[in-house]
Order: sequence, then structure tokens, then C-alpha cells
Amino acid sequence: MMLSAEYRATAESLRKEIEYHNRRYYTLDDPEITDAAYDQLLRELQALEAQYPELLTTDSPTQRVGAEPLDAFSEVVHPVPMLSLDNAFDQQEFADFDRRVRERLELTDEVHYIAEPKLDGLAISLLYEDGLLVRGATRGDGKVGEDVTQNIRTIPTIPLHLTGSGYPKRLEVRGEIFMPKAGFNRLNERARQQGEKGFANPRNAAAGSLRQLNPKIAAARPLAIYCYGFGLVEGGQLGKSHYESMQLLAQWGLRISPELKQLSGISACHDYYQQLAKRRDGLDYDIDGVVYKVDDLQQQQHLGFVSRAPRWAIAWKFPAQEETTRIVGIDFQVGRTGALTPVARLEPVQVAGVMVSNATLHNMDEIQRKDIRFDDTVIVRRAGDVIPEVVRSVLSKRPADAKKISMPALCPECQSEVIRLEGEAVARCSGGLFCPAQRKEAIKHFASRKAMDIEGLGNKLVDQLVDKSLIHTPADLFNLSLDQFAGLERMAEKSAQNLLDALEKSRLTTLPRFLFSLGIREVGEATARSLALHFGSIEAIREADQERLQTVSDVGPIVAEHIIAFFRQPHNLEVVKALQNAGVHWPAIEQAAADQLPLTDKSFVLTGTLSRPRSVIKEQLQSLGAKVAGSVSKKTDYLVAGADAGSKLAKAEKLGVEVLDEEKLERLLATL
Ligand code: 5U1
Repeated sequence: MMLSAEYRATAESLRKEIEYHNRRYYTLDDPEITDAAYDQLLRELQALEAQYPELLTTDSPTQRVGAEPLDAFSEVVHPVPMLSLDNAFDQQEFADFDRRVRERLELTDEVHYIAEPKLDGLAISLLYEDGLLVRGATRGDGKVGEDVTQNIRTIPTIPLHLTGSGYPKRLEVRGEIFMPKAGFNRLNERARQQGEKGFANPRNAAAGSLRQLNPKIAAARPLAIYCYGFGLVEGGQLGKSHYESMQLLAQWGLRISPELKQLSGISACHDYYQQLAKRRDGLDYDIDGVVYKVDDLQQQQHLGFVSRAPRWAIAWKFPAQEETTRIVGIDFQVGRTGALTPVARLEPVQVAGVMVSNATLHNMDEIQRKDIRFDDTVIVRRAGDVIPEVVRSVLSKRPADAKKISMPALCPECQSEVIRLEGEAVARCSGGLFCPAQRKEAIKHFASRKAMDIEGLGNKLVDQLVDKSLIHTPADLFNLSLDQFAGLERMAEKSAQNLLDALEKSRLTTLPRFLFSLGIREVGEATARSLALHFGSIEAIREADQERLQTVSDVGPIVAEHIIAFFRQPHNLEVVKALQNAGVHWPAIEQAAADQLPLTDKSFVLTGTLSRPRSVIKEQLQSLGAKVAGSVSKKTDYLVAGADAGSKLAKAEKLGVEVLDEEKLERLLATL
């Protein structure tokens, strides 16, 4: 059958498009489209070529791994080609892979696999001769890469000489170079302070650093490696399984993933995937899926390769966290403190399984730094529970007349003047509680779980109550009747009664919660607690001057000024009084002298990835009298260990120091 010219033209156009994006991604480190969009193009071409094999050309990107290397470094011909991995995008595709493996191996039993995170970095080849690192090379197009030995030598986690004994005479180790998130954030922060643009993401930062012609610059970049395989092995042997071989690499001083696990069958593989997906955001490096490999090396050999990738391995990708869409409008949201946050209204797009139609643009500085304009096509990102954000614009798709975004002169909610103070990144509405948006946000904060914890008083209800002018301040909540609640939209009498009961219950609170609920700028939960413990009463806090306020451990001059400014406002004093008159009360706190705080004399060390910033936990512990030290010693009472805790955890265990995970810490604090 004659193939239609239309299919040929489609294949040709896809090849050109993919090559273009290959070059942007691999050679220029400046990708224009997301990984998901790129994968989609590649799959389209693969599907077309599979259906009509006559369309396949030797130079098709489906037959190659990357793009041509840069000219500036000398070329390295890989002794064993560096291949890439096939992808699975859902459970069915992974099950299909497993079925193909079992069929080829004629196995009826479960296959033994290894699993580890798929790092979002750069593949690297390290050649050791007689244990000495003689060459480091990038993957390039898989056959020919770039010699980046000078830069590789600057990476502290790569041994210049293997340790121990028994390693092959010539050993080529494969791994992924990456930039940990913490190092990336520091690097970008420094770049911004110096007025430079910074990198779009840790992968680009790692790639840019490795391709530095000046090794001194590369040396200053926080790069790291996890090794995941090997190429050439001469004059010696590795293990019988992949896992055993990786343990040998670790013995010789090479870093392997601490997440590397042996698993049997697809159900265990699925569990591993789910667990890692949950922990993804807490890891200190970007990953985009899980790599599975058949563990037995003989079985690997039997399975062999197809053109691009081995048949014995697959990357099961996580749903993409970045997608491309278009800005259809810009709104400015007014927060509790009047801060105006620019929010992009988007053409709805699925990101990591959730439909996204709004994304934050943070503030005007960010808009300018990223040069984002009306009608831009943009990359949006969603990670964990954080609000989706606009990462960058796709400049090649910008309309010629795309208008710049500017801050409105008047508040979109109350028409008060918008003011940006010198040195502040945010602009604020000057309307204060006259502004309905600020009023709503202040009341939502007052009712929230960590403040007065008024169950059932959700955001939509607060919006209705303010819009109908039934309440103006948090104190008005306590004067509402059953009928008033029952008259609200979507509010049955039973729910109205529940709400009244919840308000009644909330009248008995604690001083720290009450103080926090007032929404004083910079007074978070930890500071409210310190203030309450230190002063013992709202009156004492109200009357304290700058100097006295600053005797509290986490109160500096700015926080002290915000507290004073709050209590200077007659309106705020009236609200506090009205709340007390409405029956809001709390048990008396004995004014705490420093030596009476519940954790006085206790010493803590924090390690690993924790769900809240360390500084916040540190402040909280200090406000209770604890010392928070940087290293574990015999004097340490507790080590608070998050995910990926390393040497501090080992030391604590050796010294018999009590180790608390976050849940145990919470329980300990609840008993104080
Ligand atoms: N963790 C891991 N990443 N990664 C990438 N393992 C791994 N293996 C690879 C690649 C390209 O390739 C071999 C299976 C050939």
C-alpha cells in the first residue's frame, strides 16, 4: 500500500521539531518546552514509525539518545555506548514491561528487580584505571560525549582514587550528576543579590556548571553524584547481580543512592513508586520517576537492547509537575496584611493530576525578573501542596504586542491607594480593615485551626458574612444568632446550630492562640507562644515597650515595632476588648522566668529533611527554653531526625541519644 504523503510530512515535521528541542535541552541547556511536552512529541513519532516502519530513517531522534556535543571540550568515544531508558507513564505500561521481561525470560515466577529514584540531572561516565580516576565524560549523543574530567575532579563526592581493593583494572562507572535543592537555592539567591538572572532549575544549574570551561567556577558549584551502573569492566569482575555490583561500588568509595532497594514482582514495585511519590518533595534533589532494572546480570544479558534502550530497565515517570499553558488574565489578590499578590488566570491545564487554572506570580519583582507578560504562553509548576506558580514564559510563542504587567495604583477591592514601601518586595492596599478583602482574610485567620479553631466556619461562609455586612470584625461573630447563620446560602439549620456550638466552644482558648489569632504582622505561632509565656497576659504585652518586647528570644526590632503598632490602633484595642466582653477567655499563665520554661536545660539537634523549615522548629524549641545545637554530643538530649538523616543520626544512635521523628516531637511538645 502506498503511504500517504501526509504521513511522511508529519514524520518529517516531528523529527525536525524534536531535533530542535533536543538541541535546546542537551546542547544549550535552555529548554523551551516541558519534559512532558517533549515526551509527547517523541511518543507521537515512535507510534508513527512503529505503525509504518518505512518512515523510519537512520537519523530519526528515536534512534538516538541526545544531540551533538559542544565543540569547546574534546570528544570522548564511549567504549560502551551510553544508552537511555524507556519510559512507562502509568501502572499498565509498567505491567506491560514486566510481562515482556517474563515472556522473554520464559519466567512464570516474579522477576527480581532493583528500584531507585530517577534523578533529574546529567548522566556521566567515570573511567577508573588501576583505581585512579582518569576521565569523566558527559553522555553527549550516547556514542560520543564531552571530556569534562577537570570539572569532574572538583566534585567532592567523586573519589579521585577508589578505596579498598578488588576493583577491576579498568572500570567505567555510570551515574547522575545533580545539584541538591538547598545548594541550588543558595546559588540562585547569590546570583540574584549580584543582579544576575540565576538558573531556571537545578538540572540546568548542574548542566551549566559541568560545562564550565573554567574548573574554578565549577568547583564553586554544589554538585553531587549518585552512581547507578557501569559500562566497561576489564581485568576484574563485579557481582552476579546489579545490586551486589552496586554494593561493591559503594565499598570502593562511590556514592550510590540510599534509596536503592531489591524488590520482587510488580506489586512491590508499585508500593515503592507510591511511597517515593509521597516523599518526593521532601527529598533534597529533584527526581522525576523511579528506575527499575532486572537485578540478575545474566538475565540482563539475555534480554539485551533495542535501538535506544535496554530491555531490562525502565523509568516509571511521575506525572509531570510542569505543563505549558497560556495566560488569559492577571488579577491582584489582597491578603490579610493588604499585600497585593499578582495571580495569573490560565487556560486550564492538568498538572500532576490536578486541573490548574490559576497560578501565583508572587510579586512585581518576580514578574520583572522572569519577564512575564499578558497573553504569554507559560510553563506552570505544581509541587506537593504548594500553590501552583508560573515558572517562565516561552519567548518564542510571545505575541508581538504582548503588554507588560503593572501594579494597579488603586486596590481592586476597595479603591484605596496601593503603596510600596522602600525596601519591601510587596505593595499593599492602604485601606486596612476598611478594605473588605483584608477584613475577610483577618477573620479567616482568626477562625483558622491554629488560631481560635472555630470548626465549620470555612472561607466561603466568612465571605458571605462580610459581603452581607453581618460582621465587620472577629468579635461580631459572637453576636450572630441561629437565624442569621441559617439564612446563609448552603446552610441548613443543623449546620447553623453546629456553628453556634463551635463558637461557644472556642470562647475558652489559650493566650498563645488568642495572640496568634489577632493577626499581628510577623507574629506567628512560635512568637505568640514566646510572648504569652514571657509576659503572661495580654495587658502586659500591650503595655510593653520596644526594649521589653525584645527581651523575648525571637522578637527583634521589626517584630517589636509591629506589636506596638498593632496595639497603638484604637480599632484593634476595641476588637480585643469586644472579644473579651463576648466571653473569650483563657486560663492564667504564670509569668515564666527563663529558668522555669519547660525545656530549660534540654539540648536538641535537628537533622534530615523536616516538614517545616528548621528555623521555625528551632525557634519553637528555643521559646520553650531549649538549646538547639549544630552537632550531636554526649550532652545532647534529643535528636530530631527527618527523612534522609545521615551521620548525625548514626552518631546519636552510637551515643544512645534519644531520637525523635516529627510525630514524636509533636507528642513531646503536647505534654509540656
Ligand atoms: N537511577 C538511574 N538512572 N538511570 C539513567 N539508573 C539509570 N540507568 C540508566 C539511565 C540512563 O541507564 C541504564 C539502564 C542503561
